[in-house]
Amino acid sequence: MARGHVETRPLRRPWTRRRAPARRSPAAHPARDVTSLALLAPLAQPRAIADQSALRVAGPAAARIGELWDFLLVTGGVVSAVTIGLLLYALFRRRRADELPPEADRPADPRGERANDESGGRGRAGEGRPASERAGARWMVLAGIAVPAVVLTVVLVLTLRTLAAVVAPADAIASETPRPGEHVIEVTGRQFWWEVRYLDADAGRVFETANELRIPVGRPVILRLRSIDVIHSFWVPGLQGKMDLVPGRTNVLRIEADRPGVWRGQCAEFCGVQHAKMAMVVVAEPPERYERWAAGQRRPAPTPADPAADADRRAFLASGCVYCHAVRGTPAGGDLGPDLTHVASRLTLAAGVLPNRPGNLYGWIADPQAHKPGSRMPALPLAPDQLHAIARYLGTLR
Ligand code: HEC
Ligand SMILES: [Cu+2]
Repeated sequence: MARGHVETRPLRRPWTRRRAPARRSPAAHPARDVTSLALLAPLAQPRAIADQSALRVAGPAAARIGELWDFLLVTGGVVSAVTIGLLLYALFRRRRADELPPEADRPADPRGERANDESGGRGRAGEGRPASERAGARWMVLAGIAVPAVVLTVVLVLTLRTLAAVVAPADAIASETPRPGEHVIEVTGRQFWWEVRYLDADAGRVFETANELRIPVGRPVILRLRSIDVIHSFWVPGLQGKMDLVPGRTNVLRIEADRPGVWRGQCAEFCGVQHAKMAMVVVAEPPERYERWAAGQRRPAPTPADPAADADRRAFLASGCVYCHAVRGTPAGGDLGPDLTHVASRLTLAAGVLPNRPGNLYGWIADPQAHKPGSRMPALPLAPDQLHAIARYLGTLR
């Protein structure tokens, strides 16, 4: 089902989005009803890969944040409604007083009396107001202090409680080598992609991918978040709150999905020219499927027996690609770009920019700067048959 959402659409300006809902049938995207509300449409992401809504949550952390959001929405709504109501009431009252006929108003006008009265008209002006009105004003001032104080205190307490429930446990912070049964993934922010390493107590079982996290459903997963260049921020709204990736330190976040699915995430801290195209996907699968996938990822790339396929492999190894990319099981060991050992098994290319299809792989290799101007991958001058051979080879790396 998740793959059904894999598609790119050209980025459209919010004001040109209006016609979009008419084109897709609601039956095709039953889960999309919330974002198709006209009110939310300008806020909704252009649908690229998967769900990136903070309102449709999956997992305990996102659920707690969702509850806090609901509370803040209702509280904010009530406070706004009461404030607007009082404002309208005040406007209405003022107009009633002004509407008094001038002849009835003039003798009672305090300014008129003060002008003739040497002993001072101020006291009399106050006396002119009914006692009930003065008591009402005092009450309003007190309530105007007390009510916001109470509301803000409650919001603060609930926010701190949510924060406490959402952060990773203190003992998770030290564990670079996971304990048995513990899932720890190291996510390193790079301009402009995510390096993803699945840690293991047994160093031989560690493997690396990019721009995609796979997690087993119903198991907490600890993320060790790091950066090697500038500050990035990890944010998968459907699963967790934001957490920065700061050079020189490791931040820890715990995510968990309570059902299978694909969630889209996005770097949430401006990190340079292609920040907007630094997305990722999180795929949650039943544990046994996850284990099967992980076992596949641990395997190095095979050496093809077929001579033609092996020629493609050698074309790749003879190219400049190997200075930046690693393919385990081959001499290619660069680490300036994503590990390509199983690149064909990913849902997207170049951090969510392109759905991973053979045509897009060709297009990316031929001219990465056309898809992601300013990306750290240059367009290498490749002869057409070289390009084909390399793309064919990468296409076999499932
Ligand atoms: C100077 C280093 C460098 C060279 C040389 C280079 N790449 Fe890259 N490559 C990168 C970087 C950095 C990225 C990540 C780009 C991004 O997403 O912003 C990347 C991304 C990719 C991706 C997408 C991987 C993914 O998981 O999304 C593929 C495929 C790829 N490169 C293939 C190649 C091939 C094939 C060659 C040789 C023709 C090559 N690269 C040469 C640095 C390089
Ligand atoms: Cu960024």
